Amino acid sequence: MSRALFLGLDLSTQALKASLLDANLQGVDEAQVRFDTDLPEFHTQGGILPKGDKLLDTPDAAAAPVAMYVAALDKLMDRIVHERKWPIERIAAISSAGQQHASVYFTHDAAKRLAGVSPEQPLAPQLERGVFSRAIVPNWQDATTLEECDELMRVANAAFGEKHVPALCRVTGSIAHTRFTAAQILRWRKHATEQYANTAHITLVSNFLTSLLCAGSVVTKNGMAPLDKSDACGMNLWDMSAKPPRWSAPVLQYVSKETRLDNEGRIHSGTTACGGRATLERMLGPVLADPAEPVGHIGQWLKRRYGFAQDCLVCQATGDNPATLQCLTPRFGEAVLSLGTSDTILLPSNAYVPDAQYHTFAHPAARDGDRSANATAPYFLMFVYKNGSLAREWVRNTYCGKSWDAFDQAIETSAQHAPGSEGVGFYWLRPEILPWDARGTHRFQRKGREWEQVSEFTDPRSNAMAMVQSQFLDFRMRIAQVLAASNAAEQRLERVYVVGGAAENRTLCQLLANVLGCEIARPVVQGRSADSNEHVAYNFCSVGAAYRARWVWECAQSGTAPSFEDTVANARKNGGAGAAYEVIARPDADRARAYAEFSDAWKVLEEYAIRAGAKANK
Ligand code: XUL
Repeated sequence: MSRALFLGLDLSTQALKASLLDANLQGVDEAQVRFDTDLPEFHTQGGILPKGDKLLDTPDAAAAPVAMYVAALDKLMDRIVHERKWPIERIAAISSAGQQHASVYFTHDAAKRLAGVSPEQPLAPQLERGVFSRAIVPNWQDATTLEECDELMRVANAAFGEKHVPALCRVTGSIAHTRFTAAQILRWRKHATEQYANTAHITLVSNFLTSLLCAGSVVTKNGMAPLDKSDACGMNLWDMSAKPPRWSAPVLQYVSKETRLDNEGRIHSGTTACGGRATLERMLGPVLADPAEPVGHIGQWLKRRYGFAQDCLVCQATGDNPATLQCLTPRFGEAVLSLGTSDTILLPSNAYVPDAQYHTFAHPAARDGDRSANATAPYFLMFVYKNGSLAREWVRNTYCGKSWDAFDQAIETSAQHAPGSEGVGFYWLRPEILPWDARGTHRFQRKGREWEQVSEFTDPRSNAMAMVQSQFLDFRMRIAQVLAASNAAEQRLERVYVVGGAAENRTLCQLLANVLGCEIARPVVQGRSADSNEHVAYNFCSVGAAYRARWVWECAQSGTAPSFEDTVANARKNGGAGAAYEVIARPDADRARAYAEFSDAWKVLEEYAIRAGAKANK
């Protein structure tokens, strides 16, 4: 077996994590630097600055100091080389993942300074001054850009025409979101004109980290690592509808002030004092179309300071959600469901069918023009539900004596009855994203042939089933709609990989199998340490990044272009890793049929509840 090792990094909100894998994708070790506790000098809470911090440009903004991320890389490298003694010289390729949407701002001197760093010193003191034109990195939790979102939606409508799906969504794959990069850059450009003028490059967290991995060398023409095509889709700036995709001219013109909007939503010329669209396009740099194309070789700083091999490949990095997709490698007809604070579904898709209700991203490992039977789906969709565990915990606390066992018991009892026979409920404790802006708690019970709205169920324990059932039926409805629109009317959902807290709950997983009518699987995400039989826990994003490194390396070594999924499956097979997942629930045919029949009636009630919530909020 090859002695080559693969490193995946993940720069997330709270930590910089690293996973080391062998050529068969078995975990060797993991390490991390947690921002709040390992770097207390930056005073972050949950990885972001406390409200009102002097670095923030608005007191209630959510952002992190960029200097902390640089210091974290110094610390992580020290830790993995000196404390954990990873065999760094065997690392053949590195790739990374970064929190999506967040942006990093560099000065005109930055490229030269990055290329000239000395291996004698850590990076942080060398990059402390004169390299970043903005001291902070806006975090995905930031919501200070509502006004800018509204402007971006109007600009796109004016430029591309209003239709059922808003223009910004048709063009960039998502409606405007406060955390997306376009709104963030726009707000910053308006309020920090001087910083904008001092800026030569804007990266995402993913290619910022890649640029640091290349420090000490000149790797690309403009001195920064290019953007990954999947991460570029989280910006509201990248025109995915164009062939080939490109930066959206009308959006860039507006963000850079080359155009302006009047009160009627018409576009007029603005000013090119800030350099206009061309300057902004230069700041953003290129987006690489081929995900298997490496960015270059390891920079001299890492090579000489820590002993990386000269030919260690630095691969493109992507966002954390695309990296999770790389880790779990769902094929078309499969999905990933993360049941966490919010519930998130990642669903590979064969067609570009943007919709205001979800995000459409380029698949991080799809190669354009690959027509083979095994080709990676070109897109993936992301659905985000805000009330996921909030609703589950509220029902557990209110009706099940704060006990998960009692909650499971209530669901198992209800599961013996026909779907909906004890009632249907909707629990949008916070305004929901899916369905958009749905609010309030709504309960319905059947009276004869009709449904009647009630303030409480005959047996209040029915709330447990009513709540989970509605969550899962909503997943079912949306996935079915998308698959139907995705060039494959006959395509059924075949398997869902479940991750996150609630995935440990067998009762919920069985219900999920029955409602979705497909297998529910849990990824097998353990490997063995190199020198013992000790199990190594995986972090999905950094492992997904290491998988990408392994694939890029294989493409470079063999000169062929195996699909990402085939490379991952073959590597695991060679290592005797066994199946990549464990099936934890299979649908019961009768129950699945009953849910399929019930879903139309349920949908009518959901629409009624959405209207009732909107009326109550007026
Ligand atoms: C996705 C999003 C978050 C961040 C977390 O749109 O905003 O999942 O990527 O880092």
